[in-house]
Amino acid sequence: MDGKKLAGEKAVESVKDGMILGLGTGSTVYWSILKLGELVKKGLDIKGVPTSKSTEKLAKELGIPLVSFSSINQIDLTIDGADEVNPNFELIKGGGGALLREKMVASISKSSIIVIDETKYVPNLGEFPLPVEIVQFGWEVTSKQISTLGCKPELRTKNNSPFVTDNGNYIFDCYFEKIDDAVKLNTRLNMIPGVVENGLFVHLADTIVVGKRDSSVDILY
Ligand code: DER
Repeated sequence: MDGKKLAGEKAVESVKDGMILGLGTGSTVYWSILKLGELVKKGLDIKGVPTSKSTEKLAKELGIPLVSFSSINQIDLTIDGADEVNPNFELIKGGGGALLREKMVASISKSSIIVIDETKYVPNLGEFPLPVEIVQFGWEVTSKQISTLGCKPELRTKNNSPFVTDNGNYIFDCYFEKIDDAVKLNTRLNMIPGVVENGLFVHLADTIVVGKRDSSVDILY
């Protein structure tokens, strides 16, 4: 079975009646949301906080009750994907362009489960380009500022135009090759005027569920 489906569905076993759930974005957590839709139809009582317009649309189609981020103080559990996970449970996220809302939701979650297939679990972060969300104004200047941190920022495009996030911002995919100090880089990136948020998630993952090609699932704490 597909590792993403395995991991996505396994994570839902941690969901309890009455929870407020952070609903992540991407093709792995897609399976978690599908499973949640099935369970809601069977009476599971949850409220979802979507991390993107695409997740909001999917959750609505499945009949999962939603609550707005601005109306809550805390989330019980967030289930989300990642592009890379290292042994410190530091993540690169943002491949799907949802990093800002994902990080805001994760930051008020009592617990976060990250669902991945085994290709995402890596010794060092950085082979996957680090997404950085920036304001549109002066993006060329912001690019030069970011490159001083030792990377090559590339403006993400879609249909030959700059990709625009749910929040109306641009994204740079930043090629660092290897990231040795995620905590420090996270701070340094966010100090650059024009940077809104970056895809380094540190201290925001409690459990990693890894779906594997041999149809087994590893749960890392
Ligand atoms: O954008 C994100 O951070 C998503 O969680 C995404 O990158 C996860 O990727 P997936 O589609 O492989 O699950």
